[in-house]
Amino acid sequence: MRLYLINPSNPLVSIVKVKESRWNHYRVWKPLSLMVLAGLTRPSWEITIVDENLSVPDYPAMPRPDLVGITAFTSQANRAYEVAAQFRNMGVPVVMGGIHATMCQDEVMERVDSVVTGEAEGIWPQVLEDARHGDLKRRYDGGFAEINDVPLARHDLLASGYAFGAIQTTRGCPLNCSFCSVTAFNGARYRQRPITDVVREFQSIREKRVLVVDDNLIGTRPEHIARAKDMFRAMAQANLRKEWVAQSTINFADDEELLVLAAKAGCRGVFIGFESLSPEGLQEIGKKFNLLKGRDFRASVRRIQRHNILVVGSFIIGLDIDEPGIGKRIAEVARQYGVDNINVLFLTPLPGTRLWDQMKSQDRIVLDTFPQDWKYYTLTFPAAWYKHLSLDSIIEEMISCERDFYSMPHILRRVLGNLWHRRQPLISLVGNLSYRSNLKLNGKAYADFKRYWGNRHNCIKQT
Ligand code: B12
Ligand code: SF4
Repeated sequence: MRLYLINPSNPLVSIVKVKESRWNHYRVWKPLSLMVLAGLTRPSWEITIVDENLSVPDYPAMPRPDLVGITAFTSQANRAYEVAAQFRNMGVPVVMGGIHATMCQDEVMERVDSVVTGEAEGIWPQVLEDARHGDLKRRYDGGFAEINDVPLARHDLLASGYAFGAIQTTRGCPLNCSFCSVTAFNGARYRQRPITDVVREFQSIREKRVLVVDDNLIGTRPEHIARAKDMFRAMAQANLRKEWVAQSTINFADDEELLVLAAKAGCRGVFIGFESLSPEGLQEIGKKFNLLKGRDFRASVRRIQRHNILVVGSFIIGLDIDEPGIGKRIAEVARQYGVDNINVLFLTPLPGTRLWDQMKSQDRIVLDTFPQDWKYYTLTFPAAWYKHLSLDSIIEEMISCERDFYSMPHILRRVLGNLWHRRQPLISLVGNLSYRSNLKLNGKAYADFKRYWGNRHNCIKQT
């Protein structure tokens, strides 16, 4: 039996556009979900994983599969449906799973033969058995997986060509921020994989650099942090010779022993969600965690960096409290915090989130011609009415934020600072230049976007 597992591209980030930018992040990070699915698949299936971000094959010219499995974030849904239609026209059954299939089941159900919601570990073997017997059900629900059942992902199946491999060591997040799908999708219970599995899986990854995809690497409670320390000890002991980056909440900075162990285990960078500059903003999106302990963010960032770990700060533009000038303010404050890079995103109502429910009930979702509009749900386009910012002004805020933070003098200052502290100056330089090089592309993307929407979106909605 032949199985194709496909990661669709986003048409806005087509392979042509990827070529325009040497730094494009879609070919930096290796997609993990399909490698996990392959790890759950019996050897009697011959598996091919296709990541359309690397290249889009001529499917009809490939040997005919018996089953196609497609994954998709919401921003990939349009292309996912095109791929599904292509195979269904050839009479090949198509199953779709992942976050979009879970949050928009009915929409997906109309376009594929079978939808798998939730985590796949508990249900995928059944799906394959049913497919083998020509008895696929329309809907399966995997719910939350038993964490010990997460298999070692098949890292051997996806060709090289990525800057970073990928691994997952925990699932779930209790914080349930209003804009984020993770608590709805993976649950509030923080689940940690057996440390021996994590170490073995790390050993099977070819890439020297790895993204630990966990939404919150160390968790929020003392027992989570104790387990994270044990994992870092085991990783250091196994002498993995990997350098990895991860996502964490700001409490990563609070425990010196944790930082020492993380650095010894190979941690070279963390993405931290600061999200908003003000307590009111953090209240608005439900990220009160960042307000605890009267935190000094600058000191927290420094503590992490002292361990040779770079910090990327993530911020959101478009909260109800954000007014004109927010872009420059974010750039200034991020510099005060001393972060090495920033990732600034538009507040976007992703399906299945509390923000979605709120904006929907207030009739504020503007990009609402679905499924076509999903391709704009990349968090890099404004999708809603923002309280104090029109379409033009919110885009201007984003551009001014990035131009300011990634201006050459500021990049040089950061890189020289890292050189002085011997903190990965080369990676810092490449990271900063990669963001800077995307500014031109972003400008073009915004111009296209504005043309597409014409005047549908060009005034502040009076509420
Ligand atoms: C790593 C990651 C990335 C990497 C992706 C690398 C890659 N190519 O896969 C990068 C950095 C590139 C990225 C980019 C983006 N991401 Co992202 N990302 C994640 C993160 C943190 C982990 C995903 C992961 O690998 N999980 C581990 C695997 C094993 O789990 P999984 O993917 O859920 O797969 C399981 C099930 O879903 C299911 N399954 C999945 N696919 C399939 C298919 C079939 C057939 C079946 C049966 C089952 C099945 O089985 C798997 C095993 O249980 C998630 C958060 C999260 N917890 O999901 C956000 C997340 C997926 N990202 C999100 C977003 C919004 C984005 C961006 C749009 C914006 C951004 N943040 O930059 C872009 C868009 C990328 C695109 N291609 O269009 C949102 C998506 C919400 C949504 N409704 O789409 C999430 C959920 C985070 C959030 N805050 O809400 N992301
Ligand atoms: S944004 Fe981060 S902290 Fe908030 S719910 Fe999502 S994963 Fe958890």
